[in-house]
Amino acid sequence: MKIAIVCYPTFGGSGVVATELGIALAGRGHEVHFVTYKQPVRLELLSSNIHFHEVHVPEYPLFHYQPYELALSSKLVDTVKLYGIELLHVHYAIPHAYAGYMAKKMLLEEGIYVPMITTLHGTDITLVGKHPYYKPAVTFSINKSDVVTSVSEDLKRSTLRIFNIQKDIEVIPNFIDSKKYSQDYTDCQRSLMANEDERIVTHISNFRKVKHIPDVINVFYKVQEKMPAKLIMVGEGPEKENAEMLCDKLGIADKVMFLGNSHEIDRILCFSDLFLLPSKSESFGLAALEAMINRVAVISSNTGGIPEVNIHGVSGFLADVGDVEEMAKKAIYILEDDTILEEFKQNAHKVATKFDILNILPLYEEVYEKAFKSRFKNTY
Ligand code: GMT
Repeated sequence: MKIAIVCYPTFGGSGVVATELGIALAGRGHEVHFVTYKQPVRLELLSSNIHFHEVHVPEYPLFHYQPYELALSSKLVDTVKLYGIELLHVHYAIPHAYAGYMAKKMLLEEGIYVPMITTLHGTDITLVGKHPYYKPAVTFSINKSDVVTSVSEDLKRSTLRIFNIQKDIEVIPNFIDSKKYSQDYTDCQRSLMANEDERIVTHISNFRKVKHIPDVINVFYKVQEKMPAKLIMVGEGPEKENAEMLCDKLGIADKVMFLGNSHEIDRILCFSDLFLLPSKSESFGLAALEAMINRVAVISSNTGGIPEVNIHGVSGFLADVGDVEEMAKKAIYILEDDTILEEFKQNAHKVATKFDILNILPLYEEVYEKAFKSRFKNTY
């Protein structure tokens, strides 16, 4: 099938999922066309069946806000016509589902019907999408999608609670390619990061408020009081500077490394012992899943879709949002004992393999098939 994928090309989870999905679909023989404003960060190789089409938004001084949706929908129309695209898969409702629907309508005017799948990722619903300024447009574009998928059961429930949705929402969880993580990968170079006797705690995110970064640091503060430890902070975002200041204030700056955005997530996770994800809201927690497949135990909040990924007492522990005491207690419990740590690490890996792409990709192919067939009855 010829599929156009629209996503954010950044380090954010929705862009990562969309990119990995596109790469995997190409591996199965589909022709995949990414349509976005920059080459997606995880898309390192273009090939005969992976294409990238850049959306340009020419600056015009009259516009206080440059019209990205307009440029995207026009680009989609052109791409569909030029490459014979058979299906649009848009990741993150805002503004992609809206632009996708406009492209669909324009194409229909020319007698071309292209079904649209919308995948809801989290903040497009729970944070940004529900704002009264966006809500009517988000509701409309979800209802006008041919198939709607959400990355967790919890996100589906939130969507149905927040919006007036008339469509079925299919839950297709996020995934990882477990083949990429070989059992006997030994070249971790752990010694570059920490001494032999130190535990390594890691956090990866876009450092937005929703990630509760101070909780990461406060949990780590309590951990390092009990044992030698290092904290590795990966990512960039608005809360990073405050985080650096907090480490300084607590006198732990020498134990915390801020690495910025990294293309070497797997390498960092490879030598990590524990991953912290104390988010205020999280529809799935892809970062936790990536940690788990790398045999890293997880301490997280119990919000949103995280309990569907991090299994309490198995791959790690969950605690109420903001309960730093409990998170630290459980982190110390896991890290204090070599045998317990090893058990949690192995369990984390085992739980993560359930989300292997081999199990998840066919679910997407099924909804593509369903949407493709809908072209015979659906012409709105
Ligand atoms: O976590 C973020 O802020 C980035 C955001 C995104 O859209 O890129 O992540 C969301 O989608 C990911 C992929 O489906 C999920 O794993 C994250 O849990 C979700 N983030 C939130 O719900 C806060």
